[in-house]
Amino acid sequence: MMMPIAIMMMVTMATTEMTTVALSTDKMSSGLGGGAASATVTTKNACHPIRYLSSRADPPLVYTYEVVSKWKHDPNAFTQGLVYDYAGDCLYESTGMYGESSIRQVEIETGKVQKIRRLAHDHFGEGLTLFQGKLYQMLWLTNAILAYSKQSLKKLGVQMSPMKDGWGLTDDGNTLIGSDGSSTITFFDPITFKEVRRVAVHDDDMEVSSLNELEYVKGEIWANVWMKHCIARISPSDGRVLGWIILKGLAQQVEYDRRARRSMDVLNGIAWDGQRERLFVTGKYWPTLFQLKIGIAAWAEAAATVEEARKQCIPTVAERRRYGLS
Ligand SMILES: [Ca+2]
Repeated sequence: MMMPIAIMMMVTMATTEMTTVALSTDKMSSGLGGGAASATVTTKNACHPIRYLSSRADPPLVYTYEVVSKWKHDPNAFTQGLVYDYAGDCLYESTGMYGESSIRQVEIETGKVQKIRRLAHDHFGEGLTLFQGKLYQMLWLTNAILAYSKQSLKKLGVQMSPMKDGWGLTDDGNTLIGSDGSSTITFFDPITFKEVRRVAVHDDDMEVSSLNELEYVKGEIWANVWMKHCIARISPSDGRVLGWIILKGLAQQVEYDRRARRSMDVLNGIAWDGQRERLFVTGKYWPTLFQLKIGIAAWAEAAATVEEARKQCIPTVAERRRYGLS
């Protein structure tokens, strides 16, 4: 029997202090759906009022976090894909960088790499998902997706994705779902690898680009936004951002590891254990893997705070140009 995740409303005070207040799961659920605003407008004709719905969507909810657990994570792993496996109660991880890319099975509690297969030197590992018992790993700057046996990490074949590039990868149990560094999320068939459909991710009328690692969580697509301490909660049906998870300050909670050869890079890597409702996140060259609890930030009720979340989370055109993205 699954234990429901305790949903906590986190009230951020003027200082960094945080108080937790219990909140029903219904609140969380109802917050996910969003949809068109239900504000009713009535004409002055009192006898036969004409009512219509505003066409504007609800603004995204803003979420904050609480650290539940910390575990060791290989500080030399340039994390590009992260996925949880129920059968083994372990993580599978894709790491990047030329000459250092790999696919690996990782023990959660120790961070120990239990199995590893290194990629060819001209392959740069990217997104990873576990679909019907097989692992699928994307490669950067190519359309290639490598398939592996979960048990042995033996390579089973190569398929070509319909996307212009490979960044993040997840699935909804029926289709593979990929990001390519733009605002586009592409759904494609796991047999033919042909595109099924695509959505443009947006918050109100703002394009949300630089979508990176993905995870399918309870009917939503969760995406790291490259170079941002944010996870976008995205509606698979229309690409609308339903919520922003602000992970500001998480990088400062990483525990120093003397084995680290390099400086920590950006937040990246989301894995969801749907049975025990555990959320795991880490980053590139981060020596720590976190389990987090996500809650609605009470201060997000104010529209100004939603605007602040947007400022923190949505890459600007100037930022994208600065990092060489069109
Ligand atoms: Ca993932």
